[in-house]
Amino acid sequence: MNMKDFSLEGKIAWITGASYGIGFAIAEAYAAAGAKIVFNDINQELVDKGLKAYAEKGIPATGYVCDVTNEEAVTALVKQIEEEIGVIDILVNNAGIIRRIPMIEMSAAEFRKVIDVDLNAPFICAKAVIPSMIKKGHGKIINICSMMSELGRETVSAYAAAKGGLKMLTRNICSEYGEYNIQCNGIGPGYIATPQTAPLRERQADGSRHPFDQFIIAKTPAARWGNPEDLQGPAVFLASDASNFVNGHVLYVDGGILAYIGKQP
Ligand code: NAP
Ligand code: GCO
Repeated sequence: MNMKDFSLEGKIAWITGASYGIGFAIAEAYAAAGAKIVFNDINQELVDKGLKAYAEKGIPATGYVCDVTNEEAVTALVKQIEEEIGVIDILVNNAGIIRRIPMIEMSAAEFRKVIDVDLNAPFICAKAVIPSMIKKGHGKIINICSMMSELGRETVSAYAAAKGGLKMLTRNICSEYGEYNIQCNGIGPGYIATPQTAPLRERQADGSRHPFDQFIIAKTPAARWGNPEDLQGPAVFLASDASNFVNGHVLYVDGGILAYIGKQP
């Protein structure tokens, strides 16, 4: 066992939607492990926000404006990255949205939008990077899944369908491209404190914790919300040579939620 197997020196990592949140934390860890960081976000304002944040951390990063649901734009972006920086060694499909709406009140358009960003886009981005990974003889694709890859809950039907599908897309990329030394795995974060979950953690008018906040604390053996930093070690592992025989796996980083029935009220 050589600890250098955990290094990302000389690797080019593209993390989608990584101006902040989980994607930013993963990019920060990859930079610390030696990777060159490339990220995109949906508009220049967010890309500039990300570039400022990376600069404040002393991380050289290249940011591009790209909507990951647009196949033509993604294909052009990958070509541009290859010309300007080099072939992508590591893709993290992180960009994602959620819409919390009771299913029978959700329009088909709203359902499709979540599926488009959370499932179709990871397909589009993986399809765009795999040919060069095959030519290069290796590649790592990491899909950011979810508790909702395994569990449902009220109001997140589209998100759960997308993240469940993303788990199976992860297994299928493993099945179809594993012979080219491409490893495709998922990370399934538990409940992580980011802007996406801020509505679930808002303090109530009386200063008490949000009921959902209390629920997650009771459902999590670690008795806390996760932080984006909790995902950094697992993300480096799955991007490194240390995981070259790990394929088609979803690594849940959830403080134990999936193993636990929940604290008795
Ligand atoms: P977040 O704070 O909402 O950040 C998501 C990022 O993706 C934002 O920068 C967002 O930009 C970007 N994005 C959205 N749609 C995009 C598009 N079409 N093209 C390019 N970028 C796009 O979310 P997060 O909490 O960091 O979550 C990141 C990933 O982890 C998501 O896939 C999420 O489903 C997953 N996840 C989160 C948790 C959690 O508890 N937070 C748990 C499990 C899994 P905008 O700001 O413009 O939307
Ligand atoms: C929700 C949350 C979750 C988290 C995450 C859990 O509304 O239930 O947003 O979906 O984002 O996916 O793993």
